[in-house]
Amino acid sequence: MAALIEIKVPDVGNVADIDVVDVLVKAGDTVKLEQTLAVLETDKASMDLPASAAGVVQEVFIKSGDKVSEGTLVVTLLPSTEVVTPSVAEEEVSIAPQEQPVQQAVAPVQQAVAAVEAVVVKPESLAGIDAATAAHATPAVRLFARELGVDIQKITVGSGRKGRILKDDVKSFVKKVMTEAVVQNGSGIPAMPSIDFSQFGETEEQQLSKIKRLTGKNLNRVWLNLPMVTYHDEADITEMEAFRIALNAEKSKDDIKITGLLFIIKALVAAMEQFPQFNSSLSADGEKLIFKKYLNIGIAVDTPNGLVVPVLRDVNRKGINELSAELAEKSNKARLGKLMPADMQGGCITISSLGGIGGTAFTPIVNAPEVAILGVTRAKMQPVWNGKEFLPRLMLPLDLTYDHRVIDGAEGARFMAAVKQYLGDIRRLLL
Ligand code: CAO
Repeated sequence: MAALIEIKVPDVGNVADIDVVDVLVKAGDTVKLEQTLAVLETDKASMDLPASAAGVVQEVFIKSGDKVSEGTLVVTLLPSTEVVTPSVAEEEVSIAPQEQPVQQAVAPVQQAVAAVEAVVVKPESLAGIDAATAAHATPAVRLFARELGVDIQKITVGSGRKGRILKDDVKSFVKKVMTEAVVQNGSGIPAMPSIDFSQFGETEEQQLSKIKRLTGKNLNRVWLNLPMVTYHDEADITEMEAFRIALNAEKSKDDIKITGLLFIIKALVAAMEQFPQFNSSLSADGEKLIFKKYLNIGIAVDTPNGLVVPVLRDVNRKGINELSAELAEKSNKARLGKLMPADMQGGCITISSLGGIGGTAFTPIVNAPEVAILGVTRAKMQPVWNGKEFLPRLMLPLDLTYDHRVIDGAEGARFMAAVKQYLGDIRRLLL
């Protein structure tokens, strides 16, 4: 009978008291050359202890929880003639201590894991390792999976030789689970694929302006956090327009012209006084509604650098002429990029008016933490039935988007009816 081979803990770089995390063989097992016998761990890294010879295990001298150092006897083997070269996949995760320093050989994730004071290995997870499991993932990979809380049994196919599970398979599994969780919770959006458009034709890259980047992030956040509903209606502004034209006719050509937007601002504020929930914000925990006693209106202004929203303050205390001058000043400042942060803070509700450009309807996004936004598109003459005949009336399309957590559908409709009533007969703004 051939002499027994003693396999001992090799030189692992002057480290004593190495923890035995896992012992993977028992007496009677046949082991191949470089098959992992045990998993050891120092405070810096975890490492597989490979068999330096092939054979049948006669006796195992260590168990999980033991502390070992260089020279500690691990197993005795009865040598066999069968020598199997390890696969590339096994080499990827195995560490031959004599050949490479431990710290260089381990993957960064494993190093991070190992840096944690001690690894808690649940007894049941150790007990769950059987010969079949061991054949599909090396101990280092199983340890890595345990550290990430991954049940390795759930990874059905590995990308290593003969379906062996590799660290990359564990990472992909974690990524997949995380992505699914994010999509299910609605707390993020799946990443868009990166596409090389130059494969289809000539392209040119342009950096987004800072405003566009910031606005984009904020819009994304609002889109994901707020359940929004947009309600569409039309206001009859025939009389209002006649009054506006008359007012402008009185002005000299150097005066600032009165646009319909100013009346919309006044009508909106009057409706907010009537429906205070439109002048509120939801607390961050979603438990309380904070009512505001001031009435500041944000106006979305289109600038070469992107959209900005200057705020007109205390609109309820100002007349149309004063507001007209303030709107002209703030939108000019916006277009010149001269607005200060204070000019854009403290808004209660926002108006996004595209009327100067066109459109029949759109769905603006609430400028949270405000709870509603009023969209305006181009007014146009329409035949309107008054019960007896069709009359030509100037109809202004309005789009009210609101945060449905705060505003009910019926409240939204009543609010819009009030805005329409004020615009339909601006004398009511005096009441
Ligand atoms: N229907 C018909 N005509 C309208 C109108 C409407 N709803 N709104 C404006 N107009 C007319 C104005 O009367 C004016 O006509 P004149 O040139 O004959 O006087 C012309 O369109 C241009 O108006 P204006 O845009 O200069 O002025 P405003 O007060 O209506 O709007 C401002 C000011 C700053 C809101 C606007 O210039 C602007 O930037 N709008 C774009 C906002 C935006 O990009 N919103 C999208 C946000 S994405 O959610």
